[in-house]
Amino acid sequence: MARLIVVSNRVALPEDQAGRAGGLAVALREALVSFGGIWFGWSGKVAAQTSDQPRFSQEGPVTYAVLDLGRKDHAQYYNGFANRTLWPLFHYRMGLAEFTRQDYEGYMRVNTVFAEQLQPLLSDDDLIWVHDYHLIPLGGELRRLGARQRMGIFLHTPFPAMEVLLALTHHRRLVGSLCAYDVVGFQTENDRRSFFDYVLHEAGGWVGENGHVTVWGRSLVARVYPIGIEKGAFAEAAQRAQRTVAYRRLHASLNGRKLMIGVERLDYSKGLPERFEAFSRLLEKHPEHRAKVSFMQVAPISRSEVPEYRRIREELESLSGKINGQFGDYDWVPIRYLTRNFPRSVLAGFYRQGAVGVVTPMRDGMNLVAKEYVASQNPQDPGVLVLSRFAGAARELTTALQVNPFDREDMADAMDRALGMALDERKERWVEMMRMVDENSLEAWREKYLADLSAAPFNG
Ligand code: GDG
Repeated sequence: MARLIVVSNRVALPEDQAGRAGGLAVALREALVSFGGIWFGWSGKVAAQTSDQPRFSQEGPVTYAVLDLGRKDHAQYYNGFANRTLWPLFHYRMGLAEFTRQDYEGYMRVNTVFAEQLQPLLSDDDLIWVHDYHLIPLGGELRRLGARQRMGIFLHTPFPAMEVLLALTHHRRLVGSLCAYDVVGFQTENDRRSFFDYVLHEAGGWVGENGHVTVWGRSLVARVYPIGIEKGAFAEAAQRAQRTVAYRRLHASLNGRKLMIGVERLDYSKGLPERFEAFSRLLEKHPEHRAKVSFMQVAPISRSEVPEYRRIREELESLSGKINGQFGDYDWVPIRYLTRNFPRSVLAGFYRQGAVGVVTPMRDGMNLVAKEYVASQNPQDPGVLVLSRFAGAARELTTALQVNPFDREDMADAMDRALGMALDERKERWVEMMRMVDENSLEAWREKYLADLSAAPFNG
């Protein structure tokens, strides 16, 4: 049987995983355990120099092969081109995208180093599954070194509209390397359409049935694999959480008030300032909610070395302070803003207590928090999801209250409607969302992708 080789920017090592591993890490590890294989990527450590060979560790049938990144590579590849150029561009934030030649070279250099160190570990019938925007050029680099294995990539972020992508000087090289893979996976049909648009109108390629693409002398399939969450895991965790101290403390602190909850990495793509302002608008426009609702935003700090992330943190500190000062009372704090990281088991309990889940990114590949919130609800008394139409998840969770995250008024109205929604309507909407969460689970995503990758022809 073919081995599976997973390549991702960060590798979730078994020793880091105890209890904290995200669902994606768990799903990839399960796939590796069933196929046997290698998980290759960055260790998460920054050293003076990038490792000249991977460090190996073994757990059952899975070999972990990790590299430390040198300071310069980390700055240019990770903090630079990946997170200051591609991330904002792919999330339609052209104004925030920084382009420097050095960062681009660093990005290409690290992809080349990854390819050079991975290639000797490969066997002919291996299946190679690469993850995300950090490693788009990896496939092309491996092919350059003679790799003929079946190779696929899955893009966790959106794939931007052609006109946005063209702002990147090296767009041709980037899309060219995307086309070195045999299977290119997207979160939504919208993303795939943007890719097809580029293939047809910029690259002069051809798009056939079933996602078959012929371009630049290569054939590949481009398909949609909406990522999901582990089946049953959040529902069980949310039920168990009810017996925990954290759940009870939160419950007691609410003192009968309704909870509105938001959870995300602190990232400008997630629409947090706009959400805070919408909440402020809600309190202004609908004074009846004052002292009746608490909004809790969990936003663990991420990518703190990137200046745009430091700025958004300052903005949120100032906004939450302003709103609490303006509307708060001696016995009620409107916004609880927490930059701490909580274990998943605790988060599940928070979601369950949320009468309203607010997930209003300006753009998001999928957004797993929306699905986690839905799965954590009590079927007898489910909460309401307020969801941005620009999250990939909006394509599936069509019975959420969908909003335009650019319009504070629209969001405030949806919050008001959610807080007042009758049980029957809440149940009806939730049942439909839960059906989608179950159908497009993490397991289904993985199986569908790997089936397509296994079916791809060997390039020999
Ligand atoms: C990228 C794409 C796509 C958050 N706070 C805590 C915590 N989290 C967990 C959530 C959720 C995960 O982080 C965030 O996933 P999202 O999907 O919402 O967003 P990104 O991190 O931007 O992920 C996204 C995803 O990849 C998968 O393809 O959906 O569009 O941007 O699972 O629960 N987890 C813990 N403590 C926290 O405080 N333990």
